[in-house]
Amino acid sequence: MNALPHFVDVHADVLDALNNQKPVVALESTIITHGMPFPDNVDMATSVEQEIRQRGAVPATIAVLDGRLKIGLDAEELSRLAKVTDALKISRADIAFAISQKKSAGTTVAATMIVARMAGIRVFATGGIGGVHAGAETSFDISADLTELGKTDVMVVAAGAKAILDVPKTLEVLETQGVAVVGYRTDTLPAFWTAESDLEIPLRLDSANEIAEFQKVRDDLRLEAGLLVANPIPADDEIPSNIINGYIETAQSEMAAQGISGKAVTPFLLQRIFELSEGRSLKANIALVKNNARLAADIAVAFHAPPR
Ligand code: PSU
Ligand code: MN
Repeated sequence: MNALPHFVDVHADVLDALNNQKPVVALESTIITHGMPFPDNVDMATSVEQEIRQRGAVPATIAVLDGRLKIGLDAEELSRLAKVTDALKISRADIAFAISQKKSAGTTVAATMIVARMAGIRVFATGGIGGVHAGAETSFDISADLTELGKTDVMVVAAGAKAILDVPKTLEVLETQGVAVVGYRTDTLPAFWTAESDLEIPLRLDSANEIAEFQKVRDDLRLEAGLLVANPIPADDEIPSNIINGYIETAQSEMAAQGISGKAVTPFLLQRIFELSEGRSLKANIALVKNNARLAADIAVAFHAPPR
C-alpha cells in the first residue's frame, strides 16, 4: 500500500488485507461519537464489524483518537472512542485541525471517504449520507458529504439520504456533482427509516457483482466522483413514513425555535427523533447500518474476486 503520513495508525488486520489485495470495508465514526448514545454506539459498531468479517471482508473503522488518525480500531480503542464526551465531528474542513491539535473526533462521511481513498480502501458503509437540509434556500446548509462524493472515488453504501433532509434537492446536488446514484434492488430512493420514497432512483443494479463490475468501468474511465449505493432498510425494521414524518416535523420546529445551526443540526435531529420515537428510530438506524455493512462487504468481496 501507499506510504501514509506519520500520524496514521493502520490496524494489523487492515494492513494485511490492503497489502494482499483482500477486501476491506471502511466505516465512519461520527455515527459513534454523535449519532447514537452510549452504550448503543459501541454495541452497534462492534456488531457491524462482525457482520463484515462474517462476509469475508476486513472492517476498518476510521476515527481520530488523541491526534492519531486510526484506520481500523481494536476493541479497546472502539470503546474508548464511544465514551469520549467532547469528541469533534470532522469533515474535509477540519480533519487536519483534529490531528494537529491532538483531539479525538468522529469522521463524517466526507472525512471517512478522504481517509479511505488515501489508504486504498474502495468500499465504505454508513447509515445515511448528509445532504441538503430543509430550508437550505435560506440557511445554505448543504453537507460537505455531497461535494466529497463529487470528487472522491469511493463506493459508499447508505440507506439513501436521511428523511430529515430535503431529499429531492439532495438528489439534484448529487446529479450536479456527477455522483453515480445506484439503487440496490429498488426503483426509488430509500429515505433512511423507510425503504421507499416517491423519488425515482437514477440507476438500478440487483447484485453486488454488478455493482463491482460497474465500478471497474468507472475506474477505467478515471471518473473522479464517488458511487453512492442506496440500500433500502429491511422491511421488518422500517418505520412507516406517516409515523416518522411526525417526529421529524416536531424535531425540526424545536430546532428552529432553539436557533440550532451548523454541525449541531444532524446530531440534534437524530437525538430528538430518538426521544420522540421512544427508541424506535435508533433500532431502525442500527438495523439499516448492519444491512449496509453486509452489502458493502459483498461488494468488496466481488470487487476483489479474480476475473472469471
Ligand atoms: N448516518 C447515521 N448517523 C449519523 C450520520 C450518518 O446513521 O450520525 C452522520 C454522518 O457522519 C454524516 C453526517 O456524514 O451525519 C452528516 O452531517 P452534516 O449534515 O452536518 O454534514
Ligand atoms: Mn451542515
